[in-house]
Amino acid sequence: PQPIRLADYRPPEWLVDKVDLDFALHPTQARVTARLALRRNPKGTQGAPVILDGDGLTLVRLAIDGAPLAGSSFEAGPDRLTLAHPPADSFTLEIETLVDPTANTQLMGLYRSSGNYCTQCEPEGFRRITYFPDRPDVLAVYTTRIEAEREEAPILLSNGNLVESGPLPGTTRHYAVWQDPWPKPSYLFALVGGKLAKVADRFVTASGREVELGIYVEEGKAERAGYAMDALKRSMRWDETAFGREYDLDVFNIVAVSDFNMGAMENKGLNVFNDKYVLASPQVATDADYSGIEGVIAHEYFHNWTGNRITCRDWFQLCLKEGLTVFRDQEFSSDQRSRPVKRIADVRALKAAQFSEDSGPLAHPVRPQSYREINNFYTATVYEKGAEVVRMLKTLLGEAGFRAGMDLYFQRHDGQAATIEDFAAAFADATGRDLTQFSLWYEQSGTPVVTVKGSYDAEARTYRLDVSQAVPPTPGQPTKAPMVIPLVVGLVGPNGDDLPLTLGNTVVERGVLELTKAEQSFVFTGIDARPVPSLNRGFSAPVNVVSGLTADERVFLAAHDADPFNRFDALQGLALGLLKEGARAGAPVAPEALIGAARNILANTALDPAFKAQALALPGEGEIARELAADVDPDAIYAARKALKSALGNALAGDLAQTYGALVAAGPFTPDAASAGRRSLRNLALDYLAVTASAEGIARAAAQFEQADNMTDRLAALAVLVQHDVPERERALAAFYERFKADALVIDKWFILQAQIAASDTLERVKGLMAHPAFSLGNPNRVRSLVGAFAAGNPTQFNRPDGAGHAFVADVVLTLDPKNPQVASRLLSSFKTWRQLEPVRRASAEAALRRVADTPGLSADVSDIATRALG
Ligand code: DPP
Ligand code: ZN
Repeated sequence: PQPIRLADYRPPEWLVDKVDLDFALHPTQARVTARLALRRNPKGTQGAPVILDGDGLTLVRLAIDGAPLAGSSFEAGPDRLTLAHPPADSFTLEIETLVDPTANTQLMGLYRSSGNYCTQCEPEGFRRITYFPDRPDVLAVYTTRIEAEREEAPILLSNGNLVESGPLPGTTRHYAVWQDPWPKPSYLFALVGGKLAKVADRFVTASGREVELGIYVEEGKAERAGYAMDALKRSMRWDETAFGREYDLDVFNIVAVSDFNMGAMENKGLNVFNDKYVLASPQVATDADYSGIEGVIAHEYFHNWTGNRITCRDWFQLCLKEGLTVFRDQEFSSDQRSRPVKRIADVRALKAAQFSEDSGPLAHPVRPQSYREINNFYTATVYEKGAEVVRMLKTLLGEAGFRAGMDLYFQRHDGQAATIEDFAAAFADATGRDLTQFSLWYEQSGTPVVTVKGSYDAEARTYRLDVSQAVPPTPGQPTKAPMVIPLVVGLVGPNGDDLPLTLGNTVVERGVLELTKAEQSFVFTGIDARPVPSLNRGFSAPVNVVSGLTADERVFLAAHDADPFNRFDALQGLALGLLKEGARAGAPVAPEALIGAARNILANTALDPAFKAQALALPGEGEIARELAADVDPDAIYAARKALKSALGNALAGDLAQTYGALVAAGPFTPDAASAGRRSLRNLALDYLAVTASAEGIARAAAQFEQADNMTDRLAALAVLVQHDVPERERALAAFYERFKADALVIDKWFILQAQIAASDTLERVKGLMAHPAFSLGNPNRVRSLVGAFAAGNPTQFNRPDGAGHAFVADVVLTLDPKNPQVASRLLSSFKTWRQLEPVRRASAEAALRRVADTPGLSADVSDIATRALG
């Protein structure tokens, strides 16, 4: 298909003011009657026909203002409905379609999950339900009537408020009518019907509106929805205080389903969730699951204002709602937990997912200029880099300026489908600041490299930073312009305290240096001793900093930097230097400086255990590969990392054993951040202490595995055991399966751990597990846990030099594509870093990608990724 270009945007020719939907649910023949109040757009083209989108639809009947339409006056195919000569400039079009929810394996449109009916419409699923101008700038008010067998679907839900419900006399069926007063685009439509258990609560908004809250889960799982409900109420309160945003309906419902392509969906008043982000209990959920639930519940709730009340004009503007909403959920979690620890975790994730995307063939701007398949742009760049851009805006404008800009944005664009230009204009107008150059963050792809050189002049008592920036070439963008980069810095004096930051006579506010040119110099005055520069504090900009800091300077920052992020980063930088050396030369590493710095962090009683755990966790194999950039040998990286981990584990064995013993939980499991932090440090110690597979280390992990009273500790112990070729590995895996086999979300963890074993028989193991009764190619969570974890989380085995790992993933992509193109293309994106591999592995990755690309009949999703990855 031809690419769709942002530059070709035209307003819709026809608008829809009102939508009346009537669903008669049926497993294979659901009947959908849609009445659309169509009106010619005064801003459209004179005499334009009505062209409605469809996708695989079967038309039953068409009527205009109540009168059936003859076949000659329209053209209807599965993918399009055209009225070449509409009867008037406004009329009601009635469309009856039949859809088969059971056959819908794409999980887009109306489908069934565990027998329940549900929908997913973003971005283009509504057209699989009825013909419609399925684009986000057509906003309408929806009324939805649903009827179904009472036995099959006692619960009937849709967007907005419930206005009517009851039995259908003389039948076994019943019905419900939902009305959503807020105009919305079709992608926010949702419907749910089924047998579901409800957890109910209520919330009173700041201005006194009473909201009924409901979380619906599969029967028997209601007791696992408590944490999600708690997170929802905290989110609703937080949005009021942090952004002044109140909820706007009488009802807010969440439904958890077990078959879902994404994490969750922000449909107005009826969020639909992957159950992974709702269900939790200490026995089955880890601390990571709890924080994931908190973050995703918040994210979808926050979309009510950033996404729903203000939506996107077109899909090029996806970051307008996603980047902003990720920023909002990150801020929420920072306020609920530890801000520095949250920042460290977010930056680790950003580097792993986004920096790697940005440095490979799939790199694209935060706001892309064109796409072939929009589903492929729900990426780390749009989401996570999009959030970083909003964070930089806040850093540049300050707290008050940022809030003034947000307020103006809400005030101006409530009820509209907006653009990035609208967003930027709100901040520019609220603060008087020109954001033209800043907006390059939305247009230019690639991770900027900021190179910094410091020099001290004792006589003049000045410290000078010479800073240059460059954005590497990316697909379609060979040359770049300089960006606005807010680089937060500190100058750390010999005693560890920050020195004053004065440029000439001006105090540098909040330490923010604004880079705007390819090269700039900053001369700080009144500096009485040679400082160590602390650069990009809090990771203020999503850039790679080349600092030239010596190992001694990094050790100093690790011990003294007032910025916790940079204390973490100093240790990581030390480790990364050693790991790169080790991977390149295979040479023995000399980790004494790192060991000393790590020992000091571990012993520092003033530091939060969660922070220590982050600081002591070595950079991942993916980050090391990205740093090496070319001729990557994943086995060499693995070996170097293992060697360094062993060196640390051995040298710190006493301190780690002491930490492990001291952090025994005092009481029963609670998911709060402080308790989770203690568990994370204790489990890090467990891992280091077993790194050489010593009998003692393995026995400790095996004992914890058996005695743990919660999933976090049990899974952490299992993760340690599976890394080592010891008898305890298979024993523990078997015991875990027996214990949790009834629980699909827990078995996903069992799949993930096995898929990630760095051993030459893992591919055979994964192939074997695909035949396991607990596995299903039809369920996205299962596919991601087994095959996705292998492709994205096991660099040595996915990239086997014999090419068998690449070939296997390509095979799964091709088998899955006809069933679920979205999940298949996501899996294929695991090849996004293939070009950095050494020649043998690069050739096998290329061959696998070519084989996929050359397969006839591919979905647009998979063909787009294969083509761009090879391009
Ligand atoms: N449901 C996805 C999200 O919330 C897409 N909107 O990010
Ligand atoms: Zn979102």
